[in-house]
Amino acid sequence: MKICVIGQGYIGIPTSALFAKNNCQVTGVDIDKNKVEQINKGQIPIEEPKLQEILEEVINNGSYRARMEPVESDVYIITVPTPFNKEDLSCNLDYVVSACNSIISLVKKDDVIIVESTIAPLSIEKVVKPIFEQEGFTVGKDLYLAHCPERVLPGNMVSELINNNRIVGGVTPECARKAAEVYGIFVKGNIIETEAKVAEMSKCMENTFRDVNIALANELTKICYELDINVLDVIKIANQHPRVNIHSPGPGVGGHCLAIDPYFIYSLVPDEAKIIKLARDTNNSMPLFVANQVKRILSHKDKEVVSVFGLSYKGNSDDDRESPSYEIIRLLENDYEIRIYDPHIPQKSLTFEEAITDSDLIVILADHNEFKHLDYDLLAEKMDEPVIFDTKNVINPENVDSRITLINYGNLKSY
Ligand code: SAJ
Repeated sequence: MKICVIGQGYIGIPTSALFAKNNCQVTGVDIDKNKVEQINKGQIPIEEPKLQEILEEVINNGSYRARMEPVESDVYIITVPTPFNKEDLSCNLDYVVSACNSIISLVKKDDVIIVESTIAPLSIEKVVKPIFEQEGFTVGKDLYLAHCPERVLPGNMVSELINNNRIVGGVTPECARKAAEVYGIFVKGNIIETEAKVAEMSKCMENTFRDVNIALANELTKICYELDINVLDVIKIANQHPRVNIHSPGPGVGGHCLAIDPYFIYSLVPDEAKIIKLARDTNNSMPLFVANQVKRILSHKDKEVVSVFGLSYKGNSDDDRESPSYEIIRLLENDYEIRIYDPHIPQKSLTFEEAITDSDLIVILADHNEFKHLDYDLLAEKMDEPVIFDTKNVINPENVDSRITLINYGNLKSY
């Protein structure tokens, strides 16, 4: 089977590599010339375990080739970004539309077209389907169109792409069946066939569910701070109830999914999506909460260097899209000298020692494994009074010795 994957990013590359590993002839298309060259050399431009060896294998045996233009194929999979429009928070389909336009002259009878990019509910029906109908195709009869959102967690993509259950939402049942056949090539999880609009909404809602739950944990953090109650103890204890799972509070919510997808729903029906919007606002308020706490913790100090530990939006990842760390830095940089340390993003990071020397406060904003056990001897040597503000609860207080002051959301009020 010949497959063309348009958009060679976080999802497009591993998806292409897995189809190629399973006997498909894959063309990966991207407008970024450097990325195309890098892929063809067998190099991945993203940090993703297990992907490198698969990529080398399929590039070397010729089953995966990156190009700047699409080629005639049997299946076209669109994995381009879908940002949100800042003015009305709606889903920006410009890249999806231009990907469709780029293949329109190549598409022939019986081809399968799959949009994997996260899109607002009804996008397939209202925007994508008409592009192909205008060319004379009858979707569901001589062309098969489906929305098949991915659901993988960066850092564990290869195994999740293979093993997770997969939703295939067809414009017609026949479209869903054809798309399910395509994913059946390598997916071992269940492949659930449904309507395109159900698939669109369930993908947006999965991330919204998480965003709303994290907002509740963040709101609880602020409530407990005001009332001087240890929020981390509250969460640990409440979660012993068999049907309760309070999420983890943090410095805000980043990434291109949780921080964006809820807006796709909200912008369609703002009067109904009230909790969704409030959750977004609550999570967006966390960088200011963190910055204000930093200012409060340092209010008695005269020399003020703040070391920001973690730029990426999530632990053990080099992905810094929509990361709350940038907003926190922006809120602090006029008042403090900011030193950044992120071992996963070395190009934007100082060394550990450079970042901590003469620092007044370390603020942990990502739960990287490297932060679980810091070199406390070096901290005691290089910092006058070593203080760590751990917003991700990554450091177990029992592992920290008495030379270090560890502040987290649980004991914040006491400092
Ligand atoms: N976070 C918290 N508290 C928590 C959990 C997460 O503050 O209890 C923060 C993280 O630090 C991060 C953000 O939320 O800033 C998002 O992290 P995440 O790991 O929950 O999610 P993503 O955006 O990396 O991946 C999500 C996943 N969706 C769900 O878990 C419902 C993934 O399965 C999707 O494939 C992905 O979005 C996507 O592409 O949509």
